[in-house]
Amino acid sequence: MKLELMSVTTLVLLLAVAVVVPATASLDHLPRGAAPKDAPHFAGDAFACDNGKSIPMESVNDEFCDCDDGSDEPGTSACANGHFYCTNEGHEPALMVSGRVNDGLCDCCDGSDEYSGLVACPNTCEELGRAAREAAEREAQLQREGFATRVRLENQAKQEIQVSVIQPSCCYFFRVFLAHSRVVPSQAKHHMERKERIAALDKEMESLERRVQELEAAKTEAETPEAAAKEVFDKDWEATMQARRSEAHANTFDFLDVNNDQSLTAEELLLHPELANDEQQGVTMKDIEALLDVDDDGSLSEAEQSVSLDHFKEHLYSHITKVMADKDGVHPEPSDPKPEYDEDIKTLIANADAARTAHREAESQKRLKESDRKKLENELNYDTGDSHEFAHMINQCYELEDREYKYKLCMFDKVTQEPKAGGRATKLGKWNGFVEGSDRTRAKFDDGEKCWNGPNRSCEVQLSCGAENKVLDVAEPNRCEYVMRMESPAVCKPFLAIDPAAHDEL
Ligand SMILES: [Ca+2]
Ligand SMILES: [Ca+2]
Ligand SMILES: [Ca+2]
Ligand SMILES: [Ca+2]
Repeated sequence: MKLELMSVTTLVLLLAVAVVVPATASLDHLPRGAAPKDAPHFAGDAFACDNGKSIPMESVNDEFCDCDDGSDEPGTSACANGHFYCTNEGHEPALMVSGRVNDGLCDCCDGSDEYSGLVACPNTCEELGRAAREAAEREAQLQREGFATRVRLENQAKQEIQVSVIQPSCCYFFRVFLAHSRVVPSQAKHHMERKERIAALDKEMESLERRVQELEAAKTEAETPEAAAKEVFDKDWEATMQARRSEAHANTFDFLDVNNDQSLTAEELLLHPELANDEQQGVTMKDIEALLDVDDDGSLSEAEQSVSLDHFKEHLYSHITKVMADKDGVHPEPSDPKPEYDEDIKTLIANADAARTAHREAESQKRLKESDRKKLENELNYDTGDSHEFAHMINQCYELEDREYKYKLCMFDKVTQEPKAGGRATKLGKWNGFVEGSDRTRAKFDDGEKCWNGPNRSCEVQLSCGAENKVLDVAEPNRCEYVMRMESPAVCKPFLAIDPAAHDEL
């Protein structure tokens, strides 16, 4: 049975080899489906499985799986874990699971996996190979262009530095330092420009600081008479009010002091029904005594029995004016609004206001310059690359729009997300340098705005070679963690031909 089967298979196999795979000299002795790298295994009289088990060479491709690792059946589907190698001349070789051998589907582009005659597979390797080579050439062209752009940008920076080194500038010591250092020229250019701007800012800030001091003195000068005049006016007003309050106290006291002996007694207060605890019952001596007993000790001291104006003012006035407010002769404390300052004082206030505003504005100008300076200082510390290939991206932003948002990537600064429908832009992160060990192909933007009930937003920018700076897409693989892909000439390398062996074979 087995012998018969074998002979038929062998015949088909021989035919297939003759027609489909024009064997090259070096692969002559290779069994069907074996990879060229395994050629030595098939050279002797016996075949060794990977685990060391030895089998006769006749057991290779005999449609029976002898080796646990499936290595004895590269050209049949007998071993579930075997692998079939397609030569695919004209395109790339491929290694596939041997279950695909003679399964009626064309898997290898050279058709070598289907030799049973079940289906006829056309050889499409030439066509596929050409398309792949064309795609690789396009990719290579793009990389060449990108690298050329990178070189151009670097050279541009070099020329700029030469010009700026020759030009007289403030940074003498920096130029001396340059002449004796190995700082990359464009990096130096970038540094020098900023150092010069910082020096210019320092000068501006020096004169601004003088101005702030002058204005502060002027402010003090204007505020002194202002404060003095206001104090006089306020004191006058307070005295007037004090007199009016005293008058109200005294008039009320006099009204209650029926016999005019400068002392209030229980009998005098008993005349006023408003002082009753219970309106129905009317005012009683008990009510009056409770009112007079201001220290609540259950008895009336002399001061409590015979109430003087001062005692009245201190302890009784406020209650009595409240319950007897409507009564003629009872005068609550006046609450006149404070009148406006007179014209002279108003002029002094206006002068002081102007001096305060001028001082405040000069201070805020100074703060703006300080923040400019800080920004420049930060820029001095940017990592713009070994040959300063990222220098041209300083202060540049690159945009991308999707359906909902406009994204803005400002290199060395921040990444933002702005709703297209309108509204405030959200900061996804601020520049935190290139990821260490990434060869400047990944940049981190951290510490963005806080997510609702979550962490602060962050964004990683992944750079690949391209002819120009372009944001390709943006994704949010984890909540509030964004990934932005970008093409840039800055990461292009000198073009090297793609090694086909580097491609995955499985
Ligand atoms: Ca076998
Ligand atoms: Ca197949
Ligand atoms: Ca009296
Ligand atoms: Ca008492």
